[in-house]
Amino acid sequence: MRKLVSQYSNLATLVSEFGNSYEGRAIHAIKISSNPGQNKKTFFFNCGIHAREWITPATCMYIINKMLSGYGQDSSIKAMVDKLDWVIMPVFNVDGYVYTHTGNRMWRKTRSRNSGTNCIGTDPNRNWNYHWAGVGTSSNPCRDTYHGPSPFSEVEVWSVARYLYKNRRSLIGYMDIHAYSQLWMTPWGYKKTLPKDYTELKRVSDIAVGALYNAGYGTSYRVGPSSVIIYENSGATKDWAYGVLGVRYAFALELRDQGRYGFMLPANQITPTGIETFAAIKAMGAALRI
Ligand code: PAY
Ligand code: ZN
Repeated sequence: MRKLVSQYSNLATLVSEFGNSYEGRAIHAIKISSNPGQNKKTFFFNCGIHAREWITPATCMYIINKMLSGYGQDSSIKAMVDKLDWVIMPVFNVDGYVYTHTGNRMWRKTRSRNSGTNCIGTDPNRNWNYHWAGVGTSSNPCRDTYHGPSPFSEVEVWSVARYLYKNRRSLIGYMDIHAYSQLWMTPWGYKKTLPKDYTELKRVSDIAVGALYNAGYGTSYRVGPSSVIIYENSGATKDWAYGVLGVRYAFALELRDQGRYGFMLPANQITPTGIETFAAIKAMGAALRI
């Protein structure tokens, strides 16, 4: 990330205000902005909120690299960067991500201690202060969907929430990128009722998954509220962004595959996943009504 920022210093800056994780690692995002000072709307992405979903940090890095290296060469990339500022965080759950390399490849949660048990970690996608501890969460710290002792108990979640809250007036979009299942998901997670702007969210999502399908690999995605197309879950990122901040375009993605390899997606699918996901994001960017 530092290398990209110094190579493309006209377009990119490192956002360092997220501070450190529970175990003391720095959390970073890259802000891509072609005309700083113009007060454009911002679209925020995070990858790697769940540690074992390795294809997601790789895909965020692919997207950053493509936006920066393509800006001067490809008019459609220039258009997406000129339309909006993009803030992209490749690894949200940095401690968990390291632990999947050093301890347990299937780790999902943060690495914070819980009082009264040896079980470690909270699900950072159940820890947000909107319908916290509701359906699809666990109060057992030994479970993968443990919602934590209180909303925003996880320093990583609190720090991203604070950044989003601070920037809420300029925030037009929020996206939380997961794997796997090939889904383009809208609110709500906590209930099966359609959100008020569902027609608009669905219009943009259909354009994006169409571009993804046509990017060369024929990968098909389903579109819909996460409560309907995967399962009900509460205290998740996109519900908070949509329900509390009022971010107009709030999505969560599940990248490849559909379960054949699952979290252990082979390395030869990294670039194809980057190519098709970037095609989807670019089409989404063009379709947004801002
Ligand atoms: O925000 O609705 C959402 C995402 C739902 C995901 C979750 O947080 O549980 C779905 C799972 C994920 O990517 O974490 C799906 C994967 C395959 C899993 O671990 O079950
Ligand atoms: Zn996930």
